[in-house]
Amino acid sequence: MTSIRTTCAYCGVGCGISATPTGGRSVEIRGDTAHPANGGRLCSKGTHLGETVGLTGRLLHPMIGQKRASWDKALDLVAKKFRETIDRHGPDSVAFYVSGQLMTEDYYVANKLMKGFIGSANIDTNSRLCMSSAVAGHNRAFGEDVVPASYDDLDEADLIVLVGSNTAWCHPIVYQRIQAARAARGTKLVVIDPRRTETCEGADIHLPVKPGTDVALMNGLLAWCDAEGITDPAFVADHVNAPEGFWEHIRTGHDLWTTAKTCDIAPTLLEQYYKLFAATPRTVTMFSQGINQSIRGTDQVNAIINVHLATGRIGKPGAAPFSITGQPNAMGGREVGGLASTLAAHMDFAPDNVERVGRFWAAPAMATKPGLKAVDLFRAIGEGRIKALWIMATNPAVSLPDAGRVREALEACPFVVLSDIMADTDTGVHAHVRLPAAGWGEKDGTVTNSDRTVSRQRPFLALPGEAKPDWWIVKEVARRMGWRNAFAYDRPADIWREHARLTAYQNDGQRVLNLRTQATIGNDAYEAMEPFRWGDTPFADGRFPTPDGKARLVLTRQMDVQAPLRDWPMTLNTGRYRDQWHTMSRTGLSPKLARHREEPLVEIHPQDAEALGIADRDLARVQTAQGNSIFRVMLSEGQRPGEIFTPIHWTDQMASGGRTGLLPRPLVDPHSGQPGFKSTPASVEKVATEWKGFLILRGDQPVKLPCLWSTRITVPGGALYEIAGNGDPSWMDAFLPKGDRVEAMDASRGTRRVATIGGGRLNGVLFVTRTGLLPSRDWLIRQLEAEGVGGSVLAARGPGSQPDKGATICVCFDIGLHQIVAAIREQDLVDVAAIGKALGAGTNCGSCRPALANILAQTSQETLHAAE
Ligand SMILES: Nc1nc2c(c(=O)[nH]1)N[C@H]1C(S)=C(S)[C@@H](COP(=O)(O)OP(=O)(O)OC[C@H]3O[C@@H](n4cnc5c(=O)[nH]c(N)nc54)[C@H](O)[C@@H]3O)O[C@H]1N2
Ligand SMILES: Nc1nc2c(c(=O)[nH]1)N[C@H]1C(S)=C(S)[C@@H](COP(=O)(O)OP(=O)(O)OC[C@H]3O[C@@H](n4cnc5c(=O)[nH]c(N)nc54)[C@H](O)[C@@H]3O)O[C@H]1N2
Ligand code: SF4
Ligand SMILES: [Mo]
Repeated sequence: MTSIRTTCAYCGVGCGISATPTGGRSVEIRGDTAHPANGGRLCSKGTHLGETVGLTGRLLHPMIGQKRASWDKALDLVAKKFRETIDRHGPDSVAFYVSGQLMTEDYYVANKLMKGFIGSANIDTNSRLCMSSAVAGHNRAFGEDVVPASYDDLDEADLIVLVGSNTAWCHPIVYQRIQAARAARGTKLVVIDPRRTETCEGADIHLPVKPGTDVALMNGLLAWCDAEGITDPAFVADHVNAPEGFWEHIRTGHDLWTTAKTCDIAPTLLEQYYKLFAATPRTVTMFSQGINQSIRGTDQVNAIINVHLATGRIGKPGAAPFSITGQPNAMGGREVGGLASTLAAHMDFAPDNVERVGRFWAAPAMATKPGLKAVDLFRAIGEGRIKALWIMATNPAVSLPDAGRVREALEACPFVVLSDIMADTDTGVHAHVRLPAAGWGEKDGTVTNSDRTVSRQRPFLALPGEAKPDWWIVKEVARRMGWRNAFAYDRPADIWREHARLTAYQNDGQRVLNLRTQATIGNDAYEAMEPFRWGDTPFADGRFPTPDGKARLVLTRQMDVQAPLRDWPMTLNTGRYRDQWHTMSRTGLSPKLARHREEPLVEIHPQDAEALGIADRDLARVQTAQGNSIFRVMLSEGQRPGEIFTPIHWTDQMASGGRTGLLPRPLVDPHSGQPGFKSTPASVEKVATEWKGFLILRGDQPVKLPCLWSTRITVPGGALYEIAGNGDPSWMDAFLPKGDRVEAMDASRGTRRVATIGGGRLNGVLFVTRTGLLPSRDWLIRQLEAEGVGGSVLAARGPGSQPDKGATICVCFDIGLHQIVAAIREQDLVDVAAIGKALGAGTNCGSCRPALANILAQTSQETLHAAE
């Protein structure tokens, strides 16, 4: 079988993949050894992509309401409704809400249609929730949204500072690269994050800052550098402008002690970081959502960039501020100008840009001003100002802040179109028309990763059902709205060339983004395109794309951080898990990935939990002014007291609770419009249930269990539901499939075990108990694939079967916590490599290596205590 070189579906690291189709919908996934982003390595999510390309849950046909429709009918309807709405209410009465998971070509066509032909800039994207503070910060400092760093800088740096980034989980291959640099050349690593994440496992210093105080931290650093004389006055004089009063501001109130107090960190710890930074010219400061997703995000970005500009640590090998992007094509979206606040090809809405782009597109109706940003856009939908909405490749009913209001807005909107690959999503429930898009492995185009490397995504699977690529869907609607010639694309390469031409159009160096050499690329060359990075080493010559060629320091002030409120004494922080991607529409299909975190957890410091009367594994309700949802409790010393953390991944499709999106405030940064997802006043209370249990069902048809707590994960051959509730649980039996029924009871503990079996195969099994313990699920799950199953299945373990292996740590080799602890103790294992040798854990994708380091540290500490 021949393999196809493509790019990973998930994060902004942009790893190259070599995919070998092995018949039907199956594929073998390997890292592409020739790709500059990963050199053959893949993390757990990339490694298990093969488990997500089946047809389970796919949207295979256009749907109008609940009825299947032909493409012609669906496209005609979308074009007609948009046309009618625009004719009646004007171009600003319609909107697109798109995604950093579209290809650059898809994005380009959608942006062109809205901004050049419909005549509105009401196209915003989920990148607003993700990167817009970085975009605004780059524009303020450099005059253009250019990321002035590459992964090579990580190999050449002597110090890497990770600010607000859980790199070990969210950009694992970059994290492995950092660890490799540490091993090879002793690169130092500092992590700045209120939580002690697994990213801190391999760090020299962890600064557990008080959330929202990064401006103070960075201004304090700049004041330190200034006082120590390690700023670069010559570079600043030649290449940087400072606003009036900038240095006076930095020199007032930013001493070590004041800063340490504001950030709530020990002054000696802070001093260590400042000294290390001062002593290390080759420093990369990498930042992500702990910086961007804040109501002061843009200032936080600029406070970081200020330090690098003032010390001349930019445009040189191993020295740069580095905004690491989230989605596979967050950067491509920025390049085509897919945000409501940008126009196209790194141009804004300045009149000469509007005129230039209008001429290039031969546009009949150019948008002349920015459109509504995501949070305002959905507010406008809720207020009835926007009457037709087209959503592509994003799930706003889950991922926008105050998602309860977003759902109401969608429900009230007269016409909602959704292009998605999945049939059932929380957003899809509100759509009038659903259009089946091509998914990863089927779609064809380019993406740009965090370090400006453009790579091809190539198809290796046939389009299933009637699915179509996103660019095709958009251009078909555009043509039906009357713009046949302007949208006469036959293939992604046609669009790529046009995009490249626009970046080069009347660009004599004013814009760093210039893909001139791509503008005439032939179809075959596009097909064979090797990954390439645009922009060389930006700013190496000290010139910046501003009118006077100089970069700009930005005066940033630390705002007061809200003190705990009486009704909302806790602060809610939200983010990601290692093995899930966003709203789980794809990673949720993988049995391997499901095992790392099987339920949505609220992480809480033991001190807080004790005060609230909450124990580990209890259920608890997290409440904010916006809404509430129930989570499973995980006690964590890594949380700062008073702060809790919940994951963003769970939806109505997967669980009754864990709905983080309902909780954050819809407050945004004033410059970028990015929501402050990382910090919402909240309260937590225990939720008691009378019984708990689990249900294992054969097959891939999800069921909705109407009990207080239910969560579903995919397992080989079926699904596992964790459940809990009040009252009589016997009605749960109704969810067991048909078959011969076996049942066992233990009245004293209120335990019931029921299984249904057909032809020696387990169809389903239910365990519930009021006061007893529940067995490990592993053996029972394996029985879904076993033959000759009988009544003894209710014992929940086979003859001589292994003891419970505990929570899965290594998903590649299915190794659990208990197995690892036992091996460390029994075989005196002293490092991660030794665990790998003994058990295999951590030797494939390597994503669990930080976790192994953590288990090692904890186990040796416990062993030490036991010996004392
Ligand atoms: N496994 C996995 N990987 C992913 C994704 C995924 O869904 N799953 N999504 C991708 C996407 S789109 C994105 S945007 C990235 C996000 O990647 P990251 O930004 O690394 O991920 P998050 O978990 O959102 O948040 C990062 C950290 O910011 C910290 N933080 C919170 N408040 C503050 C603060 O005030 N100051 C500082 N310094 N830190 C703070 C949080 O505690 C958290 O650990 O991940 C990408 N990679
Ligand atoms: N509280 C809180 N909320 C957050 C965040 C946070 O940290 N905290 N992070 C925010 C960030 S950074 C991000 S990026 C967002 C992500 O949030 P979303 O973008 O809403 O999440 P996804 O699950 O990635 O949604 C992608 C959708 O597109 C579909 N899809 C996949 N591939 C394709 C395709 O090729 N074409 C089409 N048409 N559809 C496709 C998927 O099935 C899925 O329904 O969440 C944001 N929300
Ligand atoms: S780090 Fe993992 S998720 Fe991100 S691109 Fe690479 S393999 Fe994919
Ligand atoms: Mo993101």
